[in-house]
Amino acid sequence: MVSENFLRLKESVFDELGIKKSNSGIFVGKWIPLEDHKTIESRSPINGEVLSTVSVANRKDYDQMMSFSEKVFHEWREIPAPKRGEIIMSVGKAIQNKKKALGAMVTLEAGKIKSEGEGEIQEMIDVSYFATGISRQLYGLTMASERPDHMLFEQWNPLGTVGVITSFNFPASVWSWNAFIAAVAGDNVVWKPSSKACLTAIAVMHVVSEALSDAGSPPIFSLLVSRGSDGGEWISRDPRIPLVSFTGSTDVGRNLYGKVASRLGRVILELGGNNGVIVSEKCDLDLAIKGISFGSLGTAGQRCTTTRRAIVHEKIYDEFISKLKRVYSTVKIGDPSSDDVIVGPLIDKTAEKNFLNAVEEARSEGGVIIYGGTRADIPGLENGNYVVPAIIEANEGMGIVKKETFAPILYVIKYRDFEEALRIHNSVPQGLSSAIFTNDINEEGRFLSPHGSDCGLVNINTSTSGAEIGGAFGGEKETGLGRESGSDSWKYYMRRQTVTRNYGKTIPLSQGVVFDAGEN
Ligand code: UN1
Repeated sequence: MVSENFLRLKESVFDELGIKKSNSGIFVGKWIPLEDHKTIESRSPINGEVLSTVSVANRKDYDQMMSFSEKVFHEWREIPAPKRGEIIMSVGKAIQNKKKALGAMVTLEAGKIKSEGEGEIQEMIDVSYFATGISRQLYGLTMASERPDHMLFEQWNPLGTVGVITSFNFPASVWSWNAFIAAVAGDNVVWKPSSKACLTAIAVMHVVSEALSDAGSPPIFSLLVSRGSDGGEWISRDPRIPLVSFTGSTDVGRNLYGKVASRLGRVILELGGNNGVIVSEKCDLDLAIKGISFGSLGTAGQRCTTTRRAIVHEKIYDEFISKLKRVYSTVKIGDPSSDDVIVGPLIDKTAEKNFLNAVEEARSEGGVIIYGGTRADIPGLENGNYVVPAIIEANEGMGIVKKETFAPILYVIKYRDFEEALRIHNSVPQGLSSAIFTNDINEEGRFLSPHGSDCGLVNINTSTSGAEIGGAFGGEKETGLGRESGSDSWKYYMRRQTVTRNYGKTIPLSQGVVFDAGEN
């Protein structure tokens, strides 16, 4: 049965964001009519209800999108970068005006709790303002030329149309990390969202396309909802797309990388994480418990930065376990739109099955399930995908500990000395986020040293999750390649030119080469 609350929320969100019972999933300067198109359904993980149907692109739509994109790029790249920044700022403001509704859309479709749904939209607003600032800081270096009357410097030019492929768990903000930075860099964007969260993408596209048009901007953002692997396949093989930014599983990312690499295109890959936290005997344990609870339970364990492994000193191990179990037993699991719920549903039945299978695999490898690990039945939401987050006592030798299961499973591993903790920490194939809880500056320093954490993100006395947009986001090893969002990530979206400028009357050659050809 669908609750009154759910229906009310759905109606108000759909109304405010222009979502209908059936929607076009293809935006190329305008929404492509639904007729003659196949459709997919978007389901809410809250109760399994079909939220709406969405038309998917075929190859012809894609080719039209790409010819259109080429024209838009040629227009957009001529607009001065700070002007592009102002346009992106107005897009950010439009998102700010719809923050509550867009956040609720994320809750309905991805199952995030209210504050995380709105937090995701806040992340979009933050990155839009950051991108506006960056639009005046697309700087190049000046080098000293070895030749007289010569200048040597670099400049950055726009790259082209960027393909952004996003996952269900950050159905709005991960697109904006890429799209807003790409836009101020002078690129336009084709967005292929996850089919599991395509309504959110449609809602975002309604808001941003209107804002672009109000600002008198060319329609630099296109949307391509597609079925199965169609969209990813077209984008990864298309030489008209010089950069593909992909967020998703390591397996799919590896496959896509092969295709883009074979045409010598560029990629940014944001793949699996298996994020560990070292909990030293010299830490503030309550702080560690707070950080680990958010890291392991936030977004029901479905962030790429989710804490999946706690590596705990033997002296505080028992106390750690009892405190953590207390937190796990008090958090409310259920409808993510209710204010008191902390753990919402998993995205679908497959995710639920993967969770239960991983728990079984851990058990068969000698892991001890000390909390949860089962399905959770929530009265009135029997068709939702709810689980009781698991805490499993494990050891580094277990195969399952080396894999990312996109669900709330925390493996706890005991350690004796710090070097052992570091070794365990770095013993997995993934390298996204990491953390240490300690008040010992020597341990902190070793975690940051060349033989310390091998991840792209390092956190001291805070959670593996919840990275700020101002930093460059991304990981090492099987987590992938490149960085998104903050710092100098904008360089991935541009092409660098090294310029040598001669303002003299002769041509002196570098390296002292003498070459008198044509002398009279
Ligand atoms: C992801 O899960 O794909 O650090 C990204 C965080 C978020 C981003 C996660 N800002 O948890």
